[in-house]
Amino acid sequence: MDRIEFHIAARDGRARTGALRTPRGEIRTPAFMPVGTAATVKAMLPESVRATGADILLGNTYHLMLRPGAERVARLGGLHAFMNWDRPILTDSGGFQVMSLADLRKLTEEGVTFRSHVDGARHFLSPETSMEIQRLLGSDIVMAFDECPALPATEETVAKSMRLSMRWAARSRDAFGDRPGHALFGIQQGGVTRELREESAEALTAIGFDGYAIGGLAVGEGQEAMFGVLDYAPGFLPEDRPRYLMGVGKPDDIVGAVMRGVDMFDCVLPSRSGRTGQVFTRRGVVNIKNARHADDPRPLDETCGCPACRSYSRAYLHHVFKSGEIIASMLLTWHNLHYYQELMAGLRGAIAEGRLAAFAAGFAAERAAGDL
Ligand code: PRF
Ligand code: ZN
Repeated sequence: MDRIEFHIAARDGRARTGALRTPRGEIRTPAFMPVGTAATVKAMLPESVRATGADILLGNTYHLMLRPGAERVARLGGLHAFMNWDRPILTDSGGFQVMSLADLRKLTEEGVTFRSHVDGARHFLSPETSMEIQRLLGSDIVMAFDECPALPATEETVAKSMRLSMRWAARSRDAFGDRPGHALFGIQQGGVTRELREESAEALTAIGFDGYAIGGLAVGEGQEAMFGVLDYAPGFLPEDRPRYLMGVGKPDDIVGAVMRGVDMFDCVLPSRSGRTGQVFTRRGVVNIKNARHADDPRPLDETCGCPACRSYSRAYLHHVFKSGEIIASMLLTWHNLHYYQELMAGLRGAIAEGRLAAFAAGFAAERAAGDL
């Protein structure tokens, strides 16, 4: 099979469940993609990430082009072989990361010139160079090269930026060409303005992509404004293609976005929070640093099947975290990723059985009850 197919098995309201089929395996949707920025999901072995239930990882053009370099990764057999993950990988295209991480950025119609945050070296990214880097990495799902202004921004700034991203989307499509077994996703922009979101979706649909991302959200507008956009933005995108909400989010962001028709997500939150002692549970966020855990023999969550919950007490996790032990990052990251994947499995099951509204109500009620 060398075409990436999206199969919708069931719908519940605007939500859908199904699978993206790739030569490297199936991606069950709604899907959560753990972030493996530097060719590793920090503190996790790839087989452990898989054991949490992940079907796909996210990698970053920006980080990998700077270190260790895309040509080097290609010489070493591609990103899958390099990092020992043989399932699908989606790579972000770099524009968004350049804008948030690089120094001395210069944006033109052609692309972005910037200095590396690692060693200060000068680099250039454009639709064409981003497609080439993502090809060298061996990415299964390639993202179009885009630009995303931080919110709040004036409508004029957002419109200009969106139109540039749409010209870059067309150049990304041309540079990507026809690569059987690999998908190219376009990225909708347009901030919180309905007309701009619609214009962006029309431009992308006219170009034609294998999937469509909703970019430019979760950049400071808040959940209410984000949901406001998600009330209409997914509806402008082709119904039969996967929709990916980039860089989102907290568990309740994901539940709300799935109910509004989103199929894919990525976020550093579960992995980063694992390293800062923030733990996601069905009763909300628990801070393992808190002294109340120091003598607590209970697991983080007695209903969780992850290694941290099966074999360790809150007291132990509190101790190793406070001591700066590496195992704290390992166990808490594992638990958080497991929690996110269980949430996605719960959403998929609920959509398949037509009980998503009840699932979402139960999800909210358990969190409102607070930690045990
Ligand atoms: N564009 C790209 N990557 C992204 C975003 C975007 O708008 C966001 C916004 N939440 C996260 N990651 N290319
Ligand atoms: Zn757990």
